[in-house]
Amino acid sequence: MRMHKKILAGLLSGLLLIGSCLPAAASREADPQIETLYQDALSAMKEKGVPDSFPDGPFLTEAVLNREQGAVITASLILGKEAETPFGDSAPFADVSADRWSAPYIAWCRDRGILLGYGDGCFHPEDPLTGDQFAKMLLCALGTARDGKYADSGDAWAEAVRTDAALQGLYDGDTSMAGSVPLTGGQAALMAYNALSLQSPAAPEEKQAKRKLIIDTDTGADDASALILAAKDDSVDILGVTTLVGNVNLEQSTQNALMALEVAGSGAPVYKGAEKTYGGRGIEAFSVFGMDGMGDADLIHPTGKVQEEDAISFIINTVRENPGEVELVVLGPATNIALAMKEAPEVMKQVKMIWSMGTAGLGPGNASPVAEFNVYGDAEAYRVMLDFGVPVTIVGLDVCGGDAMWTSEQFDMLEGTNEAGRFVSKSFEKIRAFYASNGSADATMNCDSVAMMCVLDPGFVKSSIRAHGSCITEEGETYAQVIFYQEGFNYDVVENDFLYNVTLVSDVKEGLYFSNYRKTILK
Ligand SMILES: [Ca+2]
Repeated sequence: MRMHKKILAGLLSGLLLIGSCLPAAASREADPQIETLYQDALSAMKEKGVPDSFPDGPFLTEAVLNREQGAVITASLILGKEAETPFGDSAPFADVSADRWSAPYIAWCRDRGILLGYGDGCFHPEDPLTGDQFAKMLLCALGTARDGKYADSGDAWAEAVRTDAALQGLYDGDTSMAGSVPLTGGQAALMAYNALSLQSPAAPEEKQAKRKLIIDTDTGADDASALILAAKDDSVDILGVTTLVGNVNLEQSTQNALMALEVAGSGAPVYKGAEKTYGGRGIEAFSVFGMDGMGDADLIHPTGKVQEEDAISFIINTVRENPGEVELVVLGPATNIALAMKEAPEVMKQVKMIWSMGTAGLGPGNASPVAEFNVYGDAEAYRVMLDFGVPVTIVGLDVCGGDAMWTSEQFDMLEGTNEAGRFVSKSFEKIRAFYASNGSADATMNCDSVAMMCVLDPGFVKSSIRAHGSCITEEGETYAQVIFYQEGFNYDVVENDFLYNVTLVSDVKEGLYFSNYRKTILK
């Protein structure tokens, strides 16, 4: 394990002598967004095997933690669910007896240099756990501490811990965790969650085969940011990217896709697709992301070239060559997918599953009061896709708003990450101005990346419902509305004899959206 590599030798006595002068936990204004973040992190911790209660009560987001609880969280985070206690049997410190409930965990941490205690041989298990102390435990446990640099009896160790923890994203979501303030359970869970995402992926022999994706996109800035997210994720193989008109015209959409992949360091091939709807009408290109769909920031200068094969043939041939394995991620109108289904239905039945950013979900639309832009772009195609028989998971507009929207501060953070982060941030400048002009100055939707995160991380989906999705294609006020008949719900009039063809994502872990996005593109 990586954490064994960097045992902190020579940590001087008195290192942790800051517990006695701790300020009381500051009472905080309840912030619903941060509370969601804490709850999601806490759930993730419990799934990982961290205990959901301590002898003095449950592990709650609002309670101030103490040092022994910090040691228990750290040890169980690393050991996971399979840990079998006891994993140490002696009294680790003068004030931690062998039969104390936390002794095995504390001993485990001590044996690995994760904590050394105080100069008097004590650990002070019931002192409040500070942000600095917990960050140090996590950095040492994960093996990402800088060698020897925390071995300081003054204050320098804490500064070094804060610098490393900030660089490694441990304070993501709540910067007040940095410092000598006592941590609440929510903060500790969040910091531990952030730390957990630093761990190396599984060793090669443990790795599962990569999932095979084809990403279909009408590439505007939100598509581009989703492409970058997927390209930076090692668990998937992007077999190809297929483009179509939608957010921008076909040529621009294709150039934007090429550029986004280049920025992400991906060599995935790009194939040009539909310029007209499934029925043959022209699709009107429309963008709130600027004329080029990418903020008009002169970002688009790809050196790569589009493939000669067209998108529809590529999709069909790739599915034929990988029966039952290909997942289609549809980030624009469903035209390319429906055309492939029409041309080669038997082959397309071999698609493993379809992911769609589309529909208004269970909320209002954006193209019309009931219809969402991608479906509105080609409702006939969307209908073909839904009715085809391959399972479709839909991420609708309703899960992309609220706390899933990105703030100015978050765009600034992206700006400061790397080339990909700056690219994404700049490409969103026009749409941010558009949101500001509509009264939403500090919150911007990025639906395609919400959808992509659902594809890449099943744990990001908080809840979903099974449904029959029915797309209205008749002209009129409800054109392109998608109606969801929920499985298991007894309608008063309508009979429940549907083919339940859709999994509709009904909630995501908004609180983790931005921080996970940022971490993935930092890879
Ligand atoms: Ca799109």
